[in-house]
Amino acid sequence: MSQFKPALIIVDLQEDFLPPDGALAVSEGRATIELILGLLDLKKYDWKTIIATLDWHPQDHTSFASNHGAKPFTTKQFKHPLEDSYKEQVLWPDHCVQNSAGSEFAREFKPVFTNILETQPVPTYVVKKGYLQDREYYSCFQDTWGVHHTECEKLLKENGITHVYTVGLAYDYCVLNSSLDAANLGYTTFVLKDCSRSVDPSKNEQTDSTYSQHGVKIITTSDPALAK
Ligand code: VGL
Ligand code: ZN
Repeated sequence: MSQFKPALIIVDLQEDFLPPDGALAVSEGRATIELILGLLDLKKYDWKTIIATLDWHPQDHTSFASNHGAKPFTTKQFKHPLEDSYKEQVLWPDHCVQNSAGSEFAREFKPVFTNILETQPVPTYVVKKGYLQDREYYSCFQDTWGVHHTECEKLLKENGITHVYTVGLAYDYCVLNSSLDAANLGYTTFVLKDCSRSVDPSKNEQTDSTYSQHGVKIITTSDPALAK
């Protein structure tokens, strides 16, 4: 018997990633919120699990340019947390500092999601990432080195999930890496492109092909297969 048990993963829908005031505002990011709220209509969609992720950094996080006396959006060689290897990664403005206003869920999303989280009409969770000081996280499953794993995979397994649908911010960083990992873990994975925006939309063609090369299907909320 073929099974269809879809999970919705809402990635980093936080004030710091949103215009007009977010520290790392993704242009047009706010346009995703109404569509994402539409996906939370549980009469219309049959999610078996809903996960909302939070980028959740300590103030001294290694991804902040300010902690290296560097300019945001430049790059730096980051050291593997255990081994003596390095890779180049982007330095960001301070963002999503734990418990700061910018780390909060998008203000339009927060009351709706909090109600679902509290009443649990379907298993619903918050997954935090980025809280270990010495390493970057883009995926909601693991750090960029694949060393530390969040509870995300366990939650999908516990709930018997077969299909993963990703939305949120940013299309070219955390939504991308979360989607790639979901596909790698064997989930049939879709990104809802109209529910996401890029830090650098000029590279969207390249970003799209990265999704495709890893087997993630790019769809939109008007895909008829989505609704019950
Ligand atoms: C993100 C850059 C730094 C994201 C998080 O959510 O896409 N991007 N931290
Ligand atoms: Zn971050």
